[in-house]
Amino acid sequence: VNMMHALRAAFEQKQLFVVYQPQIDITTRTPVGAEALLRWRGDDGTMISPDRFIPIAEYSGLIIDLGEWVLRQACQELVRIHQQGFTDFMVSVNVSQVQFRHPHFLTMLRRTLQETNAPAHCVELEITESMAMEEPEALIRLLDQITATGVSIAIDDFGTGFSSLSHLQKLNVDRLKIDRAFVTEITESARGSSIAEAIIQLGRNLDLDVVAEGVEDERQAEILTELGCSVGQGYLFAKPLTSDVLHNWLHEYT
Ligand code: G
Ligand code: G
Ligand code: MN
Ligand code: NA
Repeated sequence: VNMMHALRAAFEQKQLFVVYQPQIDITTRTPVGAEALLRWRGDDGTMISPDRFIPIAEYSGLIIDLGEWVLRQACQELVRIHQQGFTDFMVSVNVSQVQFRHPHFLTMLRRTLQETNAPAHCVELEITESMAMEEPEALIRLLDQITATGVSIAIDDFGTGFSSLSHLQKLNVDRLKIDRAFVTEITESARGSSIAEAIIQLGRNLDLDVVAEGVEDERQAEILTELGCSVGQGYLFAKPLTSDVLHNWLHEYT
């Protein structure tokens, strides 16, 4: 309850902010996009992890307003990045299952795109693999409606859930994000790359792009490229960056 009040106050007092972690084309080393990640700096200056406060935002219902705010921030950032000349740059935004199931989600999405003037084809929503497993008919319809706006869909933390191939094939999704755990494993043992490899192969078979999360060293990047995954996100390339730092980073990196 305490944390819920603190979170609400932090949101109202503008103590929450969005950082952006670049996604890189591993072969050409060019930035292709960034994932928006929410941050909360508490009164004493310490950071509170979204792993802790997102669940609180979900059960308190605050996630509806908070999620809309994150999407708006990300769309505005995208417009600024495009104005700097990076016109193919994409922004990815995490969507909570509570937001996703909300009856006005689609209306909110359309309105935010319109009001920010963000090009929908450069906006991606990340849903988790477990969200992608729910109520087939309603989900298929919602994903089709989102796709009709021009916005694309990625399945986050892929490989940690249990999505069946036949189910996945019915869904209007565009990308799979290989969970960080499987990227870490790549260099940890002889057969460590087998799950990453299976996901990349699955992506190829279902015509889905694949992005690797949590790429931390060159060896992982090299193996991912050999396996056919050309986009990566992780500390090897960049940490999540504040808006200002992202702009400087983009000009220096390219
Ligand atoms: O960036 P970090 O590792 O601290 O993120 C931890 C978790 O919080 C990740 O699973 C990430 O998807 C989630 N998260 C970060 N920002 C948001 C957000 O804006 N909305 C939602 N729903 N989840 C987020
Ligand atoms: O679950 P989701 O993919 O939305 O969250 C991504 C999380 O992973 C963020 O909290 C981000 O800070 C974290 N992250 C991003 N790159 C790396 C990395 O290279 N190593 C580690 N350990 N964490 C990372
Ligand atoms: Mn994510
Ligand atoms: Na993830």
